[in-house]
Amino acid sequence: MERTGLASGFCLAAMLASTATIAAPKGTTSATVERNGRPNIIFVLSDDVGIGNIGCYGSDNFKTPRIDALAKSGTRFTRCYSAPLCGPSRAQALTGRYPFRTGMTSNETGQSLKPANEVMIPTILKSAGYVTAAVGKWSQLPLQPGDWGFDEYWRFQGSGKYWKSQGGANFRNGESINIGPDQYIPDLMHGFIVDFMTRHKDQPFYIHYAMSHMHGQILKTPDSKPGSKDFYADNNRYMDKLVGQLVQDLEKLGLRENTLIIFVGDNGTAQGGVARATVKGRPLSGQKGTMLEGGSHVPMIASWPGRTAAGKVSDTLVDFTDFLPTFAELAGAKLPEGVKIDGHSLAPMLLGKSRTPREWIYVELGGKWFAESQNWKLNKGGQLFDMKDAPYIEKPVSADTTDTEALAARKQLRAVLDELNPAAGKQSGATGKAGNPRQRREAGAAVQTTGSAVRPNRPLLTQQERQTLSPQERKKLRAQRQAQQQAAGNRP
Ligand SMILES: [Ca+2]
Repeated sequence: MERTGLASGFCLAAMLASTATIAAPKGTTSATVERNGRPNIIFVLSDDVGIGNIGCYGSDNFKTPRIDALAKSGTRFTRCYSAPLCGPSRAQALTGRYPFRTGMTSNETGQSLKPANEVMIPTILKSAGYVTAAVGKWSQLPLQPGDWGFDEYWRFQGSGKYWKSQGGANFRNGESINIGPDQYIPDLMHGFIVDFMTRHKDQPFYIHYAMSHMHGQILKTPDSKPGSKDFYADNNRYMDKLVGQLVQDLEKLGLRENTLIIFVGDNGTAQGGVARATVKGRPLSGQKGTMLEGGSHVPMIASWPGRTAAGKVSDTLVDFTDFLPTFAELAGAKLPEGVKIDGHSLAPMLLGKSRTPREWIYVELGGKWFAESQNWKLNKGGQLFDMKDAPYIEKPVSADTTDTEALAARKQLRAVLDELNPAAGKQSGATGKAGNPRQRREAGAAVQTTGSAVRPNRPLLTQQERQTLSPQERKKLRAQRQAQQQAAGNRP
């Protein structure tokens, strides 16, 4: 049986008690809280952004100079795994727990998350004197950010909101806000963040920054040139610009040296962008919504100047449960008692200390799951895959293999899945589809959940791809898709 509640007797909170004024009134400037070497933390959660959207990950078609600079100022992780879909991914990050424990195994089962059963990051950090804000998307998650411990929030309804013409309401701390027809919602979100940081610069803060970019509907940006035919690339550039502005504004406020920025993608690239989200000339295996690498293998950058090693690239395994214990440790906050936290703290590594690395990560969506080690992957059905050429190729291993390394990997990952025992957890029967059919059309996602990235008997190119790609790009993509179809029978 699980119960929740923050531990009492927290020593750092007691130490701070004489100097801290915690939970300042909303919309006001907070009093000074001793920082004691603890960083502000900004968790930048881009939407539907895979490694093929980011320059420093080897993207062939997208340049992201500001995000690349962020990576140079810190550590770039090459093996970070989210859930393959927005809602389960966010729930996993905010609770530090796997979907079968919280019940958020798909976008449709967010109502299973209740403050009585789950503790999210802001509640934990507040116990250590942090002031907290959520910005942007809160879709699929239940209630309002304030119900989960955020002191302030600015949120929109739905996913990928850029302009008022898309419809859906926007709220600031529970109150509906009017948006002008020429106001760009991502810029308004950025403005909220700058205002929040300015008012709280003397107190450690945590910001959950759930960007609109690059979730569909892909529309023009304020920087799109008249007649632009490539809004997707325009949006990729704008996402990069916003990350650069965040860094600049932290510098202007004198907060950069005190701030850890984590940049991640919430799941892999969606179908509308995956054709061009190739890495070093190769398409990834799968995309958003699939149980393949392209579904959950996402970019992750951690930068805290002077603390995280600059220019470092790490292949240590990370999954989305790891952020909660990492942030708690950096904040000096105690984890909730009586709740199984699945994450492993990255804090020692971020501070240049030794850490026992994860031996496996776990991914779950809509009643499917797998565990993956550095070189191998075992799925729910007991199929083992050689992942030495991932994220491009996932090579099935024969059931009667005699390869000793493969046999040892199967044994290890079998033990992991037996121990987790997700089948005995909160399984709703939901399939893990992304929203309703209209939302999926808007997203240009046509999200698939059952295995292969390309289903036989479907046109090789989408209408959007036929309209926006050059003849050469279309030819190349057709060839890639044909190859993927041929390999589809071997996919997990
Ligand atoms: Ca997403």
